[in-house]
Amino acid sequence: MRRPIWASLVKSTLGAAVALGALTAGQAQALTFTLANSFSFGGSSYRAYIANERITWNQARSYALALGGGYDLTSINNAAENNEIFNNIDNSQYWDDNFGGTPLGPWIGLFQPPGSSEPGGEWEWVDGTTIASNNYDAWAIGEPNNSFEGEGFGHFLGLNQDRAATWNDLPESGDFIFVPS
Ligand SMILES: [Ca+2]
Ligand SMILES: [Ca+2]
Repeated sequence: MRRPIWASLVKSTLGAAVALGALTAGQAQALTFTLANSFSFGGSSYRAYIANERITWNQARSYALALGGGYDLTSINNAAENNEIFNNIDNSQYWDDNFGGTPLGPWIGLFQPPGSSEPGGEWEWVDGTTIASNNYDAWAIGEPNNSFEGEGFGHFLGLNQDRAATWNDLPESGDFIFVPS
């Protein structure tokens, strides 16, 4: 079964108020994003969006950058920020509960450059920091595992049947195959 990711989180360290940006013609198609929540923390502005269909990590990032105002997919540099973000998306509208009952949450600005050591090497945030430089991660149990080829992009993943403030690596498509045992 193909499992989608519907939501994404963006952050601006500029704190600028911007209007929703139009997608470029090449990206538009039928894809639309709905602003579902916005909040501020630590001098940054955050927004949570829900797409009308499955989105890839790069579609989520392209939309974030098109907003202008310094927005990008959110980086998460410490536990306080991670907890604040999670508290603002701890709602079923941002999660897909169908991965064996384990909720799949929004894309975040976490990625692994091609050629990195697997599964845990060289993970970076879009703000230029890294998991190593922040000395902070919140990987879910057993993650990152590079379980499917090309798992180099981060999103929130729950624990068992519950939403959680923890991360997983997935392919850029956000697709994977779940085969019940
Ligand atoms: Ca990987
Ligand atoms: Ca994984």
